[in-house]
Amino acid sequence: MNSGGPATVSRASLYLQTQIKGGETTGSRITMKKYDKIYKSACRMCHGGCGVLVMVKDGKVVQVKGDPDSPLNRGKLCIKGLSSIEHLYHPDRLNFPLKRAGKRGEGKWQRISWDEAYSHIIQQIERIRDETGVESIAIAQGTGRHHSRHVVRFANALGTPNWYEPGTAQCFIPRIIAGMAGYGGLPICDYYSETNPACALVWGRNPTIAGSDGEPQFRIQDAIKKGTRLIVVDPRKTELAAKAEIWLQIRPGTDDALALSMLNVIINENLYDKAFVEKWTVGFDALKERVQQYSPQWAEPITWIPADQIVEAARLYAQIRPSVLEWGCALEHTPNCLQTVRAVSLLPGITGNIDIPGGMMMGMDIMPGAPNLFEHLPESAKSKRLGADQFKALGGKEAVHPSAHIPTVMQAMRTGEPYPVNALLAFGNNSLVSCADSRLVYESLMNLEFFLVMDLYMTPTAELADLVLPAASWLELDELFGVPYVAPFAVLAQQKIVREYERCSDEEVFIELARRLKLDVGTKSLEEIFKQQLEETEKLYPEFKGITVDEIRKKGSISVPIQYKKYETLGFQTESGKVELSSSYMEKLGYDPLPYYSEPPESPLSQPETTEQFPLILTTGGRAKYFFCSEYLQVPSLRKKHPDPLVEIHPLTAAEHHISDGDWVSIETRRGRIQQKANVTEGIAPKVINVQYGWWYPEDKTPEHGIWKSNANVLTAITPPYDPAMGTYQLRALLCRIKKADSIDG
Ligand SMILES: Nc1nc2c(c(=O)[nH]1)N[C@H]1C(S)=C(S)[C@@H](COP(=O)(O)OP(=O)(O)OC[C@H]3O[C@@H](n4cnc5c(=O)[nH]c(N)nc54)[C@H](O)[C@@H]3O)O[C@H]1N2
Ligand SMILES: Nc1nc2c(c(=O)[nH]1)N[C@H]1C(S)=C(S)[C@@H](COP(=O)(O)OP(=O)(O)OC[C@H]3O[C@@H](n4cnc5c(=O)[nH]c(N)nc54)[C@H](O)[C@@H]3O)O[C@H]1N2
Ligand code: SF4
Ligand SMILES: [Mo]
Repeated sequence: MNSGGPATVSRASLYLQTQIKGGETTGSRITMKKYDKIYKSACRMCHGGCGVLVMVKDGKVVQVKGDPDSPLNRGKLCIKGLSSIEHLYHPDRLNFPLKRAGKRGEGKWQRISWDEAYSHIIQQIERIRDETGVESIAIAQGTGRHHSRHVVRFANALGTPNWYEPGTAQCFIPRIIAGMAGYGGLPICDYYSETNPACALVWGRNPTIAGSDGEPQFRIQDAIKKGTRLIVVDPRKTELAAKAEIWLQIRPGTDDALALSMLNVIINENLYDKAFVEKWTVGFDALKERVQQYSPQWAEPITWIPADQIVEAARLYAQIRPSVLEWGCALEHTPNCLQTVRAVSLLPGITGNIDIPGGMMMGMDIMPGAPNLFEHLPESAKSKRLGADQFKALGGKEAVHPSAHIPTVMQAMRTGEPYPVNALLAFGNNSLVSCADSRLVYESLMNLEFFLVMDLYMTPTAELADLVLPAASWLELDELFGVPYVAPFAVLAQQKIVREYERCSDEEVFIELARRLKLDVGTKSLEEIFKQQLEETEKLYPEFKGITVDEIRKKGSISVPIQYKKYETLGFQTESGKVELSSSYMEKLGYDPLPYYSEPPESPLSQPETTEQFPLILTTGGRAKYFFCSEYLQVPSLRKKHPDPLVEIHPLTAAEHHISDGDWVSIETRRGRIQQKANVTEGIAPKVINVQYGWWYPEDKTPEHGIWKSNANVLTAITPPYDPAMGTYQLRALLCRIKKADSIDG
């Protein structure tokens, strides 16, 4: 336990603050007797950031509450945050390093010491590095966590270009690239100024459930209470779609067509912000010419949205200002990923909603000096990055956040082509659940010579490893991070409050491995890295002058006031200094500088023959509020609220297949078949099926943990074609068929 004093909050001041400011802790008088110590920290049960107060008694965390002083969540916590203690002390958590004692995947493990674990890893890394080259060692991680930059740091320090996460081509990085290409940075919704957004265009994103990511879920709800008008683009009638002034019930996978037709209306009806477009954009004429082919009448049969509704939505969006754009990962789950997010990203630009209060603010540089060590990777290694030659925006030399292409890495594991990948070191990545086509992923992993997994629980993926390391969770580790998507831009400190058993943080493992491998870089201590990050931050923001990590821990966060219209003095951080409606970055990489429509490769229009056998359109994802990707299925208070995976089916389709609400349903694609429980609802089109993603069954104690029963990625495709720039595969908008399952296992 961290017994140091600096991290604590004075109880008297806490009491005073909660009394004055209200919030969740108001009225629950925090007395000296009840707790030994109260810490400030930042919740990380999702991508995170919500400020928390952590109460400790007798060395145990006994309560976690929202911090009313946090500029992010202002005292609120979601149900996942509230279950943090159950997660921390869960009996299934991994507590010691484990070495495989039987055949791969047999579920036989032997406890070993950390020293033995390190020696074993070092021996394997050195052997494979000598035999087939360091690039045959791939490194994987999951979606943005405390250690995400440190995984990349370790890969670069080791010298392998082949690190990946299931999100780089499929989640958020494409949005960042579209932001960089168009605006020189990622535009972020501003819910923080005096001006409430007058309109929110919510597109392929379900922010009241998924946030997406941390506290914005609270923000959009507050904004709506204050009058924000809503336009929602979603195949499902989500909570926000039900409240929306206009709900565009789109055919999955056709967002590019819709965005281009909305641009067509806004440009042709002269609804764009002429002053802004003239002064601050380049490529308008080219964009105008490009979108002429994409009229609302053209888009209607493709998107299934009536042309007059497209016109109505475009007019409403263009005429009410300021407005925010909430765009989600649904836009990134088809092989036209980058051009789809590019098309959507231009809407705020041509309507002048950029960097104004209540619009889309520019930021992303709150915590510079990320310890990625990209500069350390030799050019010779960069050119070996798997997929980089083809998918230049994902892994090429000009890529914003270069990573390897998952399907190519998996192929290299299975076939040794273009060269063998013999080892995978996975830090927080349940590949069998989160990467497309789980059967192919399984075959790939089974073929590895050495597979290391570090995780919080023994997942179905960890069961295939040779060595499993026990990871510390957010209440057990130190971190310093900037929150780019909220303002006042904040830097937060997470702190080690307790540490159970022999768990360790991923960062500590990387540092220890780098030291034992005697690498040139990557050996600095975590505190040294934090200090370096703060020095870089101070260069940009005087608010950080002389601030120490301990001070941030004490305060919980440090914020910087938002500045609007920065472009008036600095220009945009693009090649031209302007908003690039036609992107020079895309052109430089050899891609079309203007967005275009491309039908998903497996769809009724692309594959009419397959459609005869698989007549329904499958979309996956649609997050549930109780889980985070494949996590927390074992946490009782959360699972109790949502015991089974749910497949959404329209009543007409259900009736046609003799399916009633609550029946187990078999869902099948050309890749495989799974089962989920029917949620019969009018909130989905008759031809569309939505299956939840992330499911496995921790309560099933066999080593497979029910991985093949309800896992959406048994259905998805990892095969080409991919997005030409990002290599994205198809997770949504596939073809499927359903039938009532005869029994749970049938
Ligand atoms: N509670 C919770 N929070 C999370 C997560 C979680 O698992 N649980 N996951 C985290 C992660 S990694 C991410 S990336 C974000 C994801 O958060 P979001 O980006 O909101 O992702 P989803 O909820 O999967 O999908 C958003 C919406 O897209 C709709 N949709 C499906 N197909 C299409 C389509 O083709 N077009 C359009 N326009 N819409 C479509 C779905 O119906 C859904 O309502 O949330 C993060 N936060
Ligand atoms: N079909 C379909 N597939 C999808 C999606 C979809 O919508 N549909 N969404 C995609 C998206 S947007 C994303 S981002 C990916 C997410 O994919 P991943 O991020 O890989 O998500 P998980 O499968 O939950 O795996 C994360 C693992 O990390 C472990 N973990 C959590 N914290 C730590 C830690 O601090 N250290 C370590 N070592 N381990 C930790 C968890 O226990 C869990 O086993 O999935 C993608 N896959
Ligand atoms: S939104 Fe995320 S960070 Fe906030 S309380 Fe919930 S899980 Fe924690
Ligand atoms: Mo994601």
